[in-house]
Amino acid sequence: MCLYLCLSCHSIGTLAFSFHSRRMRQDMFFLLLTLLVTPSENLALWGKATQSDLVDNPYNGWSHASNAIDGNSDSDFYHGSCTHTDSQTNPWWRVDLLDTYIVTSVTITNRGDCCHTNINGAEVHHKNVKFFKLKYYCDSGVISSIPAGRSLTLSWNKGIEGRYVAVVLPKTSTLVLCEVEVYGYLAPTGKDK
Ligand SMILES: [Ca+2]
Repeated sequence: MCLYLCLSCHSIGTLAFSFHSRRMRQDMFFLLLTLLVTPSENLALWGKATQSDLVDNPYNGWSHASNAIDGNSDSDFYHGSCTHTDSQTNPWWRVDLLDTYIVTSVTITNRGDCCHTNINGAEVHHKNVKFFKLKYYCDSGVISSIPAGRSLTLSWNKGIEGRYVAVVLPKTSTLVLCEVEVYGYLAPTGKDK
């Protein structure tokens, strides 16, 4: 009897252990699957945006720098989700990601209702310093053009380290951005580099 009970206990324990292990393996499998299939987080959504200038009335209420990181890619300026500077020399827009990241791609959505060629020639910069000088970057990507209302993604296989991502237009024009998405991962610290 005792032997029977002991064997039963052992069997139950073995079964419980097997179930526990199988459950752990399933959990690990789904965790890995989630990591593999879940798209990277848009880092810009948690950032702080600013721009060189805010267009004058009557449109300035719709044109704030934060409109490019509001998670809304609506490309009709009059729907209130795009940025807009005045026409000026070298207008720029910048997002502070609030930490240093290895940026692997940036997606920019262009204005769709008007003036979509204004963005032609815009440069995308990454830097760890807040203030920058035009042409002092060696890691920029250049936007030749983006069709009206469409998005363009610039990618860097190895990633580029930076806390700030800026879009600079090296000409005299308005700069209008309907959405800027930034993807990447947290840069290694000095301890784990
Ligand atoms: Ca937007």
